[in-house]
Amino acid sequence: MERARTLFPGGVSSPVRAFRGVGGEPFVVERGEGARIWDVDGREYIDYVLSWGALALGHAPVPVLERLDDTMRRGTSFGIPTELEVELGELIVDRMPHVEMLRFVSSGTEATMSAIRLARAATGRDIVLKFDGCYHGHGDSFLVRAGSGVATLGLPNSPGVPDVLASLTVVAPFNDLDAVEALMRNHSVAAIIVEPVVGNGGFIPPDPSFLPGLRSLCDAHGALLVFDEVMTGFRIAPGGARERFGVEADLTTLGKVIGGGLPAAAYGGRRDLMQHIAPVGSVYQAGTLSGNPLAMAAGIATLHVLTDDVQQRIAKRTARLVQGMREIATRCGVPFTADCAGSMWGFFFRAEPVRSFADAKASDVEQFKRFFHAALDRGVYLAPSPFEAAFMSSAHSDMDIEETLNRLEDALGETLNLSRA
Ligand code: KE4
Repeated sequence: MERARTLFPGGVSSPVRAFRGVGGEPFVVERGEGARIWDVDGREYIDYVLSWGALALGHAPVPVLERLDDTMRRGTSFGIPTELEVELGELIVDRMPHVEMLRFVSSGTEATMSAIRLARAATGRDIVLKFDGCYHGHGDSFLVRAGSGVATLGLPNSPGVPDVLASLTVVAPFNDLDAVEALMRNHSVAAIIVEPVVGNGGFIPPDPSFLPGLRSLCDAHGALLVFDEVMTGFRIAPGGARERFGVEADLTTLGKVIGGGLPAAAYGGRRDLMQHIAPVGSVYQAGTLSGNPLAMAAGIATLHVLTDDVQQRIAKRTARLVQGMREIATRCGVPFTADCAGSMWGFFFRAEPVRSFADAKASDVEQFKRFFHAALDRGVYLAPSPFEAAFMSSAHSDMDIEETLNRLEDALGETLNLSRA
């Protein structure tokens, strides 16, 4: 880390890795296998961050390695159409038929930036509506009261985003339809972009009426609805938010899982909208490594394994872990709320359920920090910020869950003795 800090700001390639949200020094990982990672000092951790949700099958899954090995020997990048893009595209459209057409890019940020540019072009409007605590990557228009690393570092907005641009983004509290309605009455909104289940403000599920309400408001005001499923895609349900909540977005962004641990993301949706994208339409978006053969191969291998049954199995284990954590908190008498959606989960040290980012910020962040480190000391790696979600993979066994719960009970006990000391 000393060498890294002379080379990179904070010694990291992405801010949230620097442990600023929990204090202390990040560990340096050496390898991962299945549900586990090992650091350069040989310490082993059961991993619930899983490359921030990208690893649905855990670390170094054999089917992905085999497909990569086979693919890389024929070349690693061409910048020329390949059949691999078609294969992964068809797998995605097959699971998410509302994504009628899509474009691959290399990061979630590119996917959401492109989706918003398209929405602005298709509607001829400039204003984008997002939600407090939601994070959609580091595109200028999204760094307004964002979640994830922006919230972790306590940055209200990011310097370097011109006010004239930030003013084109309006922000409402998550789960607050009245606030959305008021904003849409006063602004000509091109699109609402939302994490259908928030993972970047901590884990915050939508009220049952929220997503249907957004759909109705978009229809009433001629705005597009964009579901940012970079994190929720292939985690909250096989068919994503449409399957879980029965609400269809006009555009959907994907990332993480579809790259199987390699850089791949996508935006897509209604065919009539995607026709605006160059070279067919005039909305420009491009990428040297978009549709990279290795990323496509890893995504294809991942989605082949990640059948509906496998997703159900991972979801059941996730629910078991969350229920176990609730029981531990009850036994320890500590204010605690935890929830999950498919293989995405999260918790807060707060008695009442968390429905908004304001609720999340009102949770006991200091207790979270103590718990994070006590868990880490016991070989359980949780997200190093109270404003992140946690994940589960097909590599986590029932034994891993029980072992995790034993370690977390011990960790929680230690933090409470500490805080009562
Ligand atoms: P990337 O540009 O980091 O690939 O994706 C941006 C993004 C877009 N939309 C959602 C819903 C996301 O969760 C993300 C990225 N998530 C964070 C973790 N909360 C990535 C971790 C990091 O920033 O290092």
